[in-house]
Amino acid sequence: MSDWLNKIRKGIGKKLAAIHRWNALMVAFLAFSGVILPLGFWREVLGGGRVWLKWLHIGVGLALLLPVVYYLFLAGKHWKLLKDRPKQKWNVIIVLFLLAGWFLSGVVLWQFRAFGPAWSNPALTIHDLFTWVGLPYIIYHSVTRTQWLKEPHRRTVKSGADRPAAANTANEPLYTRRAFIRSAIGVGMAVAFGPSFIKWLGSSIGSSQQNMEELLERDANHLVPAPTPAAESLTPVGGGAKGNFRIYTVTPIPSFDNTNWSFTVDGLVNKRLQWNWEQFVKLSRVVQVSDFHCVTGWSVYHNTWEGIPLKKLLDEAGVQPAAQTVKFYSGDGVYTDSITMEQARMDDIMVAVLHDGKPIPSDLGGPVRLIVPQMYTYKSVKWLNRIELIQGDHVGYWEERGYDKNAWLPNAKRT
Ligand SMILES: Nc1nc2c(c(=O)[nH]1)N[C@H]1C(S)=C(S)[C@@H](COP(=O)(O)O)O[C@H]1N2
Ligand SMILES: [Mo]
Repeated sequence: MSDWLNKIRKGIGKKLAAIHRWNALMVAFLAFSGVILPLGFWREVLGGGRVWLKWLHIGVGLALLLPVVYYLFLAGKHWKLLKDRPKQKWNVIIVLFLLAGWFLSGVVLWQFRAFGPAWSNPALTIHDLFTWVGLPYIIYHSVTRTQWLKEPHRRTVKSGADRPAAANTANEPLYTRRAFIRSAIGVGMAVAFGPSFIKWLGSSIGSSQQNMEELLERDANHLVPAPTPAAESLTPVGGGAKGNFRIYTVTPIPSFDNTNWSFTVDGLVNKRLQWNWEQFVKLSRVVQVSDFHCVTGWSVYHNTWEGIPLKKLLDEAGVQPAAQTVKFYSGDGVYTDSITMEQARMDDIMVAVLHDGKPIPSDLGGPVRLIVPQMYTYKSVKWLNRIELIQGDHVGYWEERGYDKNAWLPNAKRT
């Protein structure tokens, strides 16, 4: 080995090791926070902490740029050192590619408001896909590189040049044992990650129609009689929803039947209204097609909803002049949200009972959920059972925990 090479090796070795350590630490945190953020269980446990964790995830994700840029300055020299290590070169390329994919899609998700759902949805898919492929790769990489699994010659050898040929080491029984352990780890990880990966793949490319059918069998709501769909709804005019709902709830899914379900409009109204299910299904309904955009970056397009326009319910109850805010209550007893009296006048806000011609399953907020097509769907309260007109403001469940008060979609008409 030349003196020249020895010198750089010493000089940048320490720097590279530090970069690797920081990078590993940050990626470990991002993986941990990124994996638990979308899980239903943690949504419940974390509550408002979830929003902080999300910001921390974004902050660390952005800070990841530092070690990467620092590395890129040293990359030329590092590359020369890896002259005879094609496997390690590939590892560097793969890791840089993963980091770039995560970073770019992450920036779009962070700035979802500027980009809008047309960008944030594919960004989420890419972010997820990179996690599914990259996380197992990185775990495998770090497990197989712990000291006890390293090939013996890696520890003693000083450079690629005087390393014994691979053929020599391959005969050592120790190597065989290690190779075996590594494949065992590989197989173990395939078993651990495989099934959920396939499930994710199915849900991101599968047809929503099929999914809804599954849900109906599993979670059809128990109220009778089922509402009779209008002709437009039955077709359905929207052509069938495209995409998949992710089931979000901050409580266990509540269950209703005819004995414990009712719907109330009260507060600052001239006439308090209340229905049981048998009365409520008889109210006349309209059909509309709209897209459904969650603020976390997934959408379901062309939903055919059938229900009662909010405007109609408010007119029937009679709004008192003092009313400033419309507050929505979920039958889960926890989730609420609100809109202003002025926003409540929009024609397309709907108290929905059918989706694509079928009763809304309990997972998706049935028997009755709110639909506010021009806003992110944290406004679309599931298991809606009470509308109250109030004076002053009401801060909704997620808004209290850090979500933006402004839920308008980027291109909302606002009428
Ligand atoms: N009662 C209740 N309503 C809710 C929520 C919830 O957790 N509880 N989540 C909101 C959010 S953030 C979204 S994106 C949609 C998700 O609807 P889905 O679970 O039918 O996909 O419901 C909204 N309404
Ligand atoms: Mo959401």
